[in-house]
Amino acid sequence: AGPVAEVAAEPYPFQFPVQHTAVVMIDFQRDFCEPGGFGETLGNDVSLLRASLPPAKRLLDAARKAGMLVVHTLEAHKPDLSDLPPSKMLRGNLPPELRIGAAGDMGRILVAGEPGNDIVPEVAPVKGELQVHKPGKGAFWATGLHETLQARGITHLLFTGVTTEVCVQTSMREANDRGYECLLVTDATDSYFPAFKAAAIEMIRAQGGIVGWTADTAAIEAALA
Ligand code: TIU
Repeated sequence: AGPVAEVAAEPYPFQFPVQHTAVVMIDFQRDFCEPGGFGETLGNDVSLLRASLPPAKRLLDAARKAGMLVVHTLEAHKPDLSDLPPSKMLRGNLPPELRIGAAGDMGRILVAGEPGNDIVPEVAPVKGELQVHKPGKGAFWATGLHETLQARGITHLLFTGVTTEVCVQTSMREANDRGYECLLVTDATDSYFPAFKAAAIEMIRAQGGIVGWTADTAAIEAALA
C-alpha cells in the first residue's frame, strides 16, 4: 500500500512502492574513497570514485524526505579476521604489510571500527538508518540482510555505491536472485575503471533488464517529487 513512484528508467519504466523500497549505499568507505586505504593498496587511483558522492548525497536527501529505508553497507572484517578466508587474504599477491588486517595509514586495512573503515562524511548514516558489515563483496553473503529486509516488507532496492562492477554489481545480482526488483543509480556509483562501470551498466539492463533497471539521480528525484 501507499504511493507508487514511476522512474523514467532503462530498459523501460521502473515503478516502486515508496514505503517498500530501500536505498542501498554500498561501501562508501574511506578504505575505498580516500588515499591510504584498501583501494589504494590495490594500486587504484581513489579520486576516480569521488564524482559519485554528490549524486549519492542528493539521493539520500530524497530518500530521507520520502521516509524510505536507507541501508549502508561496509566491507568490514572482524578484528580477529575470523571472517576473512585465506583466499581473500592472499589475493593480489601483496606483501604481508599491505594485506587486509595489516596496519595502514588509516588504521588496520578493511577491519571494522578502524578509521579507514568508516563511511565518508559526505554520505554518512544518520540515526535510524541500517549499517550492515559484510565480509564479502556481496551484501547478502553472511550478513542477514535478506531477513532484515523481509521483516520490513522491502521488495524494491535502489543501489548506489562503490565499486560498480565489484561490490555493487555482486550485491545487485544477489538481490535479483532473491526476488527483489532492483535499480542501479548510474551517477551515484563509480569504479576505478570507467570502462568497467559503463560495461556493468550495460550488462545489467541488457536483455530486457536481466539483472534490473538503471536511471540517474535526477530521474529518481523527479519520481519522488
Ligand atoms: N576493489 C574493488 O574494486 N572493490 C572492492 O574491493 N570492494 C568494493 O567494491 N566495495
